[in-house]
Amino acid sequence: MKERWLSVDNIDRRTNLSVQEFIDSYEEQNRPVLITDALSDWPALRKWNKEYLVKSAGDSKLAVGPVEMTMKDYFLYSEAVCEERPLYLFDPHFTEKMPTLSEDFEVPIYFREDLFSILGKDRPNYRWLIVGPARSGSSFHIDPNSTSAWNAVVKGTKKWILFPPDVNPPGVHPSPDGVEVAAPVSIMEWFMNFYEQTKQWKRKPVECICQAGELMFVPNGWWHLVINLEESIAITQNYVSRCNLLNVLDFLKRPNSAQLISGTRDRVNLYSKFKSTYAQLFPGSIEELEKKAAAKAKQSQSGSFWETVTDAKVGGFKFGF
Ligand SMILES: O=C(O)CCC(=O)C(=O)O
Repeated sequence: MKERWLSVDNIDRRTNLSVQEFIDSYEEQNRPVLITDALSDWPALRKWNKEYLVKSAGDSKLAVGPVEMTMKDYFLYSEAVCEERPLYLFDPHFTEKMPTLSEDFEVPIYFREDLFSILGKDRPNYRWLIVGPARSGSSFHIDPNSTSAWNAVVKGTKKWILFPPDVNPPGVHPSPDGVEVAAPVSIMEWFMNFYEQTKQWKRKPVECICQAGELMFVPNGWWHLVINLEESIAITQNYVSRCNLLNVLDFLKRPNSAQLISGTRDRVNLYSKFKSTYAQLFPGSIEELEKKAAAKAKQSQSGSFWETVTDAKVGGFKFGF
């Protein structure tokens, strides 16, 4: 990675952030933030290393791109790999395969509202263990099912680039229905051929380097690209809270949502089940959120940058892990 690709750091970086401030300044505004101290109580920060992960996984096979392999074999591969796009370990069932890891982390206080949990066994995949060597990463995508996400770096460092929902990153062309995305073949190719274009743009991407012990909040609908600058271990979790509930319901209601939904066993349409279960558990809540959203839309009709981002009803692009 060239120095000039790494030097911009323009994200809000917050320490001692209260939950209410997180909701008011970031979640409600649909703005990314890097939280420096959300993981301070995680034993994972001092316990997790290669040996520990290999031991915890034993003979279980983990999802690595299109294949499955043991943690031991994955590290043998990742230590030797020289190619530009190393395979990335991205496993949605790690807590079942490596149960001891659950003792080492907990959902940070900001993200305890987890409305998809009411779907029980029908909930889409929602948390992943991510492991990869330098140069591995995630090319531009929007997170599945219109969810928001947090990404906690336990080891290593990650370079992030994010664009708001209404700005397509240069070189990235989603189809009108959001089902397909044409994009550069590799992350490095994007940096070499497209990164400099953003310097001329009025609306610049949000960029940062997230270090071990830090956490990124990725609001729903934001395009993001991530590249590991060194060998990294991270956990990411996608979630629905009251702040993005209406977006998620809109997404699930789309005529082509069965094609767009990601992380379910049979791509069943979850709209009716999710909405009715939620309405039963929290009567009147959806109507209240709709009223609040309508008032907010009215207030922001003049439309500043952040207001437009907040109200974007987006998130239709599939990202299949
Ligand atoms: O590679 C990473 O750590 C980022 C993962 C990511 O973007 C995602 O889970 O949506």
